[in-house]
Amino acid sequence: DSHSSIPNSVYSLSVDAQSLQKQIDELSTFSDTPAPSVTRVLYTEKDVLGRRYVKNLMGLAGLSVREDAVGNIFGRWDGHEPELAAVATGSHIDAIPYSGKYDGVVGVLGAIEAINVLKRAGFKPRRSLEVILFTSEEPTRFGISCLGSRLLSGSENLVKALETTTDGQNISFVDAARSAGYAKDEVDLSSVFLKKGTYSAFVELHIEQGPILEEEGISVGIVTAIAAPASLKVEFEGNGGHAGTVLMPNRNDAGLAAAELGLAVEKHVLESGSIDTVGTAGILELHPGAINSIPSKSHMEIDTRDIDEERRNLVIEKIHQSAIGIAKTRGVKLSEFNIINQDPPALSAEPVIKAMETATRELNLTSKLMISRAYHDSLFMARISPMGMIFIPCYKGYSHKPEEFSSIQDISNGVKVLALTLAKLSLQ
Ligand code: HGY
Ligand code: MN
Ligand code: MN
Ligand code: MN
Repeated sequence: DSHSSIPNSVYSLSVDAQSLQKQIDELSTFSDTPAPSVTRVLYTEKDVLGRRYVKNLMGLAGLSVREDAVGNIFGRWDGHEPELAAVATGSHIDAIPYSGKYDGVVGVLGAIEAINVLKRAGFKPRRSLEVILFTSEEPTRFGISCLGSRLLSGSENLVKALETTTDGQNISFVDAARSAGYAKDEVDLSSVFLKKGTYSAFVELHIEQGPILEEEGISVGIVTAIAAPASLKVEFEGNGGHAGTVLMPNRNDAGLAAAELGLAVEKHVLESGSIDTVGTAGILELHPGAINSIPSKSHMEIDTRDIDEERRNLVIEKIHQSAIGIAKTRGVKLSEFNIINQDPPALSAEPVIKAMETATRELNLTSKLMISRAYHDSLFMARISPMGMIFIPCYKGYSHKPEEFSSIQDISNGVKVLALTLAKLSLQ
């Protein structure tokens, strides 16, 4: 039956590298910070422009486009057995402040180009293919990572949390969503949940955001697992006061308490016994933030991860104990210790790994099995569908900074592997 074989033309996959590069460059111009940096935060005007740009490309690729209540965008190519569970792929286009133009974008524009590659090769999908633009993968605006894919995977407590969540300007999640044209009328966010079995497989193309593939001269990374991320919010409160007249013995400095906790994070991570444990105090705000006023309040956000969930949870426990100890010794109040998310790792599904391995072999590309230390929407899609990720090399592993770079050659390799993998999964 024609659908069981992949036409030979698919093997001479032709990626339109020139227009893909142009699309990456054009999308990067929708940014709140000057090139070469990119800043594109959930539901801002630049995000809306980026979404419009991607929806247009989905339309040009002949995909039928739908959007859910929070702005997850789905572009669908119906297979000739459309009642079967579809095969999905996708990533994100939101970008943290002063980052680069490839993180996430390669997996969205590359996925649309993979569809074009298959169409140009005369491929006919059996299972429908869907390209997903996840509404927001970065935690920047509301402090919640993978917000769109978390909801798609059915997170009840995220629906609850979003009823009261506000951003740094005290704008509620729903109001922000409405300003971007989503969450119309009285919306029940659990309408976003995807039914189990919606997809037979989900594959994400992404830059490695690490140096291994480039250092080892390997074209493609096949991800076997995604590390377990967690984020904490901590606040200390002291009496503050005049930097000149309050003598040292009479101080309870909330800023120094946070500084000491930051060093404690580093200590607990380093003593975990594994190089795979990481911890970062990426946000530290002092109030009132005046040079001659003793900080009366400090706000700190900590990101800690490990491929071993238990080891990561032990680090969180130790950080909590340190926060309590520091507050006592320094006579400050630990006014908040809040675990925002404490997610388990995700494993890629064997059948998807097999499909990716075969595809790289058939395309004569070198590949390497590896874990992802960064989290991705795939971490949550793995809860509702067999998951796999394709990594491509990026310059010195740089990411989350303007120097982020992947060559169009490496991107095209990734697109070809994605296209062939989708074709194989669509015919299964
Ligand atoms: O932080 C991460 O792991 C992802 O790149 N947002
Ligand atoms: Mn058939
Ligand atoms: Mn990122
Ligand atoms: Mn990303």
